[in-house]
Amino acid sequence: MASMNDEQQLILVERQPEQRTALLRLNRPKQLNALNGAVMDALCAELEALDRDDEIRAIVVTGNERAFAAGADIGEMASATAIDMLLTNRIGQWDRIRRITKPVIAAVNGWALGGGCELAMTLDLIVAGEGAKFGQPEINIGVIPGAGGTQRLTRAIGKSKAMEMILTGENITAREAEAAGLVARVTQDELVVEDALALAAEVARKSPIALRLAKEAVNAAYEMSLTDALTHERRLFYLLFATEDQKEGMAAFLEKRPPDFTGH
Ligand code: CO8
Repeated sequence: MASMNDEQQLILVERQPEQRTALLRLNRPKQLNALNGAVMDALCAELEALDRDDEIRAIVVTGNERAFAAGADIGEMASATAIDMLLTNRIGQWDRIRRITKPVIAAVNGWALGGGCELAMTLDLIVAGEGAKFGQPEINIGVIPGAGGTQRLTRAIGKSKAMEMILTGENITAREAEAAGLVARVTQDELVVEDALALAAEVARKSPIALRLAKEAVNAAYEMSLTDALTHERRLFYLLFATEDQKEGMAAFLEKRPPDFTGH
């Protein structure tokens, strides 16, 4: 049962220090976790705090069983003028999420619509429950996706499927999202958070510095030409030979023992 404190906290934080993981839960259940400015401020602040925290190596972000997030808060935006939107530039702070260096997994149950789908796509990979629904329904309320939906969805599932979803506003199921490449794994609804945390724990056993550069290199596929990205990847690969973790990882392999990565 939620405590008074839980009801006031927009983001609930749980840590699993043994696994070096942390779980962030969006907590506006009555509004299906609609992403108002306060939720996004709190989410960015918690992610940044965990990114600085040496005890934590991988993060999971989830919602509740009904909704990961049903989009930006329509009530908050409905009467805004274009100048209000431009000057407050609420979407600008989504760049804070892109700057998180540790792996962040989205554990999605229920609705991931509009900004909720965009948030899941902004994180590093998605684990979804069988009942999850993904969609960009902005067209139904007279706008378009504004926090990366037209770009990230297109890159994830291709132009034709992205066009279909964005022009009709229709949702896709978790299984369809998995087949299209949007979702990494589909699991039973009740097991989504558990499975995402197990995946985070598996990731957290790797070298933190190699994880950081791996994430940077994969994300470069979005930003750079192939030639530039391959050069970038190669430099990051060479750079890892300056780490103790590379020496430890390769020595452990040769000595047939598990590695003990320190992040140095
Ligand atoms: N904003 C505000 N309130 C919402 C939102 C939302 N996006 N979604 C649901 N709610 C509220 C409802 O108003 C309702 O409140 P109340 O109980 O006070 O009436 C409560 O949550 C429960 O919702 P429903 O009664 O509608 O629940 P249903 O199970 O009948 O329907 C749906 C669930 C299908 C998810 C439905 O709520 C729905 O269609 N929601 C809106 C989905 C949508 O259009 N999302 C896109 C919003 S626009 C957007 O995300 C643009 C992103 C731009 C970038 C972000 C900038 C910050």
